Amino acid sequence: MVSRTSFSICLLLLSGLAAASGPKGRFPEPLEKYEMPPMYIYRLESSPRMVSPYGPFVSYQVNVDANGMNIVGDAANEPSISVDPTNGNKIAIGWRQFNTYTSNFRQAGYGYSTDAGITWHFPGVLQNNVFRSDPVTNSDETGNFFYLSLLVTTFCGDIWRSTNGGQSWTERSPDGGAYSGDKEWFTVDRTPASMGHGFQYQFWTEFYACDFGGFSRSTDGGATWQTPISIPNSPQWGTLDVASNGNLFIGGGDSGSSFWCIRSTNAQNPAVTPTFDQVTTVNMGGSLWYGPPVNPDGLAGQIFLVVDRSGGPTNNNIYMMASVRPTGFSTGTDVMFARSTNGGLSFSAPLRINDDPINHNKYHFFGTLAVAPNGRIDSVWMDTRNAANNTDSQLFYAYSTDGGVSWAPNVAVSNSFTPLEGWPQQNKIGDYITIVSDNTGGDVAYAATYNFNPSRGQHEQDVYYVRVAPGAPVAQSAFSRKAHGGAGTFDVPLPLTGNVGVECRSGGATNDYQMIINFATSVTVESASVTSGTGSVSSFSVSGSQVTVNLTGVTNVQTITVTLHNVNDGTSTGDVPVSMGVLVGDVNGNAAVNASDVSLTKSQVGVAVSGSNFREDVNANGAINSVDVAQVKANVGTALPP
Ligand SMILES: [Ca+2]
Ligand SMILES: [Ca+2]
Ligand SMILES: [Ca+2]
Ligand SMILES: [Ca+2]
Repeated sequence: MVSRTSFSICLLLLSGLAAASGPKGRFPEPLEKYEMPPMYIYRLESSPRMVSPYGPFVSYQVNVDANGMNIVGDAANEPSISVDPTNGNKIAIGWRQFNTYTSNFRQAGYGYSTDAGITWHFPGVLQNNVFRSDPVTNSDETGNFFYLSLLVTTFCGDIWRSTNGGQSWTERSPDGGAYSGDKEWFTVDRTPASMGHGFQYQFWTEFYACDFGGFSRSTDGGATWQTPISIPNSPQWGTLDVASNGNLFIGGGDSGSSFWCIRSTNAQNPAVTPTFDQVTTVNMGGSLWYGPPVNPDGLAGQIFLVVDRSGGPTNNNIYMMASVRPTGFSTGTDVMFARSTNGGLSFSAPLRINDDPINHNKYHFFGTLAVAPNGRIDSVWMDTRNAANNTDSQLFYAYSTDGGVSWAPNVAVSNSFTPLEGWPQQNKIGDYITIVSDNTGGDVAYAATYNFNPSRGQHEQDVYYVRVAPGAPVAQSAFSRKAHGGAGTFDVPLPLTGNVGVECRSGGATNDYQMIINFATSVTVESASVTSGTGSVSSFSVSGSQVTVNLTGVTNVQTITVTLHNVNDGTSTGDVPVSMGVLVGDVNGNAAVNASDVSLTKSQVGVAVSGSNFREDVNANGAINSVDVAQVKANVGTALPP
């Protein structure tokens, strides 16, 4: 056993260990290494904190000084976020804090927010002047936060607890008392009905560990930990989660193309030493990658495993995600996802979550995911699709409401930044980012380089918070509907994208129209109003997935936009606008009334009104006659404004 009290002996042993151990084919050294000592910092300047909006998504800087200002010249990465499940205003983030980019000496930084991530406070580090790394935070179901931190000098970790939303932290054990090892991760059983409720489970890279073994359990909230044991296949660079029945699932790999989901059904039983009863190989469509061009001394991403505890139809589904270099290629990475609906016995084929055209010059990295209590899956990652240099990155977001079978279109949620500046004498922007989801969205912690340090002539690494959420429900179709006397009801399509649909029929004495808007599923609508153009909503109603809006006072020769406010389909909420061109007499719908419309109407005089000629019944009375021809003639020369 490596002594945890003798510092120098430990270092000697570790250097020998690092050279000698690690099975063939595995990454040959630990990701974390003890390197430079603390550096005397003689001056710290500040600048305004960065707030970086991108459309409706606003990124707020987390690593700020006591005055809420950016610290110029520091570096921060590898953020791990926790959110109080009982009060989403309370958020904490732990990260690797480098007090100056001129040294890779790093400490366990932490920050907290009490206003849902808008304002951040950075009281300091867990232990001053102690080299710590690989921060991992988590929350129990009542909002106690835990922080697992690795002492890189010994590869021993310890758990800290905060009962005030991350404002202060107390060490649960002696320094290094949680065993641990390089690239460790932990989780908490949050299900009150589980036998293992409150237990903490931890695994790490077995070859670069504090002690022997790669797994340990704490049954007392992180104060004491069982003697480590080995996990089949010695998985590394992954995460773990607990199902609602207390079963533990570990997602890890061999640092290359092998990925596993490993189950323990008895880790929740405090009377036994845990065993692992199921090892499933999972195809993630490629290989993990240490040292991609976007993160030269780090990973393209670790492996994430999460379990659905929604209690609904997707309950106990297991989801795995990895950012991999596709099999057979030497460049580029994709964010890949696989799901199990049978307790980890088997997994789906890998699904590519980034939806841009396949391009092996592009990097989609640091992919991570979380499951909301209602079963929605949120995923975020760094994405170079929009960068000519293939390295400048934006945070992207996608979600799934059907257990990962299908995913919403990808949405960029941040401005572009370079991951290649601001390095703290270690050529990386960390190895991971993290997200926690609730029923309406996700809270994300990520590192980015929006601030510019003029004295270095580079952007600097800082930690950011951003809230992501599904956008408004998407309307499937819309129509302008009129009853044509006894001939029936006919609809003019109102396309939701591209050229506006043209309503050519007149609105009667009070210029009335009716819009029909269809959604994929049942919705509720808070209100409806005319948000551009002339006219007003006289009434609206919702029936299942269909919304009917009655308009009055709609003037001719305009484009009018009706907005449905706070449309909610049970997953997402937002405003949905629908536009209609109003041009009476434009029976051929080309946005101008001229001789063609007159002759077209004349050609249908006396013909019964049907689905193919209802536009020529301009006054919608159920007959096409000289009155309609006269109405078209009266409008010749009008056109929709561009
Ligand atoms: Ca800074
Ligand atoms: Ca790390
Ligand atoms: Ca026309
Ligand atoms: Ca008519």
